[in-house]
Amino acid sequence: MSRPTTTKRAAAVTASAVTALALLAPAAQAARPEPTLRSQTPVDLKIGSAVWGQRDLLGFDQKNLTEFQSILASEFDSLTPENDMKWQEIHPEEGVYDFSGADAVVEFAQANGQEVRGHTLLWHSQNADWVVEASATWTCEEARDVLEEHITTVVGRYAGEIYEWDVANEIFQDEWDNGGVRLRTEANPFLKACAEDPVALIGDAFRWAHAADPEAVLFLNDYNAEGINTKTDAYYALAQELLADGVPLHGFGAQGHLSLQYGFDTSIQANFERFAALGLKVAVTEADVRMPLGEDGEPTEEQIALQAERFDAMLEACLNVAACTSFTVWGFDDARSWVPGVFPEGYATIMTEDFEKKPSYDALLESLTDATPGKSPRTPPGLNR
Ligand code: 9MR
Repeated sequence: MSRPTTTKRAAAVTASAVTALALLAPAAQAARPEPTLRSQTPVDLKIGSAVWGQRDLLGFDQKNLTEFQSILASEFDSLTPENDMKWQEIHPEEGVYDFSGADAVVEFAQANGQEVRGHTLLWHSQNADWVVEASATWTCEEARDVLEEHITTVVGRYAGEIYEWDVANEIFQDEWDNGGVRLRTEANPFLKACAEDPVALIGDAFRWAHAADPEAVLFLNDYNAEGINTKTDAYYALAQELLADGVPLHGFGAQGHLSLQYGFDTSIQANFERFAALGLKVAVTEADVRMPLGEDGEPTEEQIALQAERFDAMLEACLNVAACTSFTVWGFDDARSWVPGVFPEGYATIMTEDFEKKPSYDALLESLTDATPGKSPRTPPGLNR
């Protein structure tokens, strides 16, 4: 029996079915989720971005906001409020708290299955005006009371909702500062008021944070703190002193603000390993890699390639140290990066202002993918990955 003759109509149907199938194919491919940083990150590591809740979630800057938020949700599983938890924003007047920006970050994170890194409680910069004014006459006791009330209130509000807190930020000066590497007992109003024993105040800041949220992992955090240098030596000594004193210090964060103007200190992994050997967690908390741009405002091919190498080197150090809990970029797109406002430099993040992925993004994705065989926790250092 021969098959029924194909009618014109049937042929037309077949042809259109083929066309439909051909059309379906790319759609079906698109439906298969593309890998993202988040989907490729080993289960025992968080991949994060800073986000400014007031600007980027509550939307005072509307530029590309929907797309920005959708990338933020799909690429990252950890968010750090870039400014919303700083004194200026969260505690703008004595006795007045404004949690709107911080709440927005926490709510966005929870809605998207992300976690939050708290930033920051004790810092010399971005203190509210009232703190700067009042601190002129503070006794140490008064400074302690103000700081304790602040930490108890802010950490307490988000207890159970923040997995890591940068308790103390940038508390050491740099080598090039007046007086060299030492605690910032001049610029930091709290350390200044308690300059006779600043370490006791720092220890208590951690104790107050721990009392307010016993689950949170509590960090020291600084820039120029990637490699082994005078500043990280000072942190290492401080960490030992605090731990010997029973202070609930749990982590050391290297911010990772690099510039291609300077070399890269490859001792970052060794630095992380020495803090990990003290029993601390470590993290890259604010990674970006800026560079001086030419007159056209564009980076060269070499700069673009070198940026990818530097981002990747920081991530690799984190992946190679089992105690490294999170790798956070300080914003993911050039439009929202803090860098152009501060330096005559730019191109610091992993995506352009139109969210085009740079080679830096690809490098991070590749390293994360390589580190996640079968989605199992990453292999301990020393073993083949
Ligand atoms: O990215 C932040 C920028 O929007 C603020 O204006 C600036 C104020 O000092 O702080 C920036 O974030 C800093 C972070 O809180 C601590 N480490 C250095 C970061 C870049 O300056």
